[in-house]
Amino acid sequence: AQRLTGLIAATYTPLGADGQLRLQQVPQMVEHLLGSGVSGLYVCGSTGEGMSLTSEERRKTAEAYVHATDGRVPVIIQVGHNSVAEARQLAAHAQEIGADAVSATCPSYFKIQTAELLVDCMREIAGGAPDLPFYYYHIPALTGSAIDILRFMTLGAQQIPNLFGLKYTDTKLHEFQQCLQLENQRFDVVWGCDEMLLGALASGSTGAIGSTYNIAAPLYLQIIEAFEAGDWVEARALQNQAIEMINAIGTFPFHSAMKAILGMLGYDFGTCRLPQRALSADETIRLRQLLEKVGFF
Ligand code: HMN
Repeated sequence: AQRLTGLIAATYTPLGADGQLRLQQVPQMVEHLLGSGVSGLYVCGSTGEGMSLTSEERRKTAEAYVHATDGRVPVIIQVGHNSVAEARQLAAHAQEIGADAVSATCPSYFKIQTAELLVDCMREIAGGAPDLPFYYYHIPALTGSAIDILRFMTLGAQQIPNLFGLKYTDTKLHEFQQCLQLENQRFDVVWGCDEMLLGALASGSTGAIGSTYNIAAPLYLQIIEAFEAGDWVEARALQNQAIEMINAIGTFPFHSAMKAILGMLGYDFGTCRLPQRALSADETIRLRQLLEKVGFF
């Protein structure tokens, strides 16, 4: 399997006014993303409200993105679930429909305390899609499981045949850098924190998965370009623009605000499902003003 490179958009899941899937919006979004320079899609993650969808809805959403992408860039399906058995079935489905990779968070209702136990869970899930590369999705702020990620990857290298990489969504750059170095740089370690992309590049990142690549891929591509040209002043100025944009969005419930921005850009993806709340009409106006202030609109 090939490593992921460049910007991978963590896709949103379109919902209608009735709160149900509205997957006819997907093809247009995929064209927008590919046109803006995105080089992969990460489906049904935190951004895509994977945990708020039924398994049937997750399967349909995965199918819609895989079909619309039609092999042009890799599509990774996130299958994490509190039920390991359910996650394994979602992984099997991802392989069946021709997805390019599978990724999973750990169960989070019962907290996982040891790397050994996490290996047991992930071996079971990754085994549902034995022919696909598997990326463990490390996001301790949301799962609440504080395992030693370096130890997990080292053990996993021996015990999970298709463990291919890691989606690293934490802010510890030194740990991220060590993950990249592990086992002779064996793993594809992908960065997950858009506001720190430049720092991750400096630490050796070659790929990043994130929510704001849906709306601002060209800005982030400029950061990568400036970094590669060694133009640190420019790279920092551009990253600062991204930080200001993210801070403006983060004034509100994040993914609901992102969906509101998609609407402003002409992609009606509805609002987030509970337990995330929608923005009020007033908040939507304020969001737009804040984004105008930082030069996004
Ligand atoms: C996913 O699983 O959908 C994402 O890839 C998650 C991604 O890492 C985002 N993290 C969260 O939403 C918790 C980031 O893109 C994040 O939205 C961004 O860095 C702004 O804080």
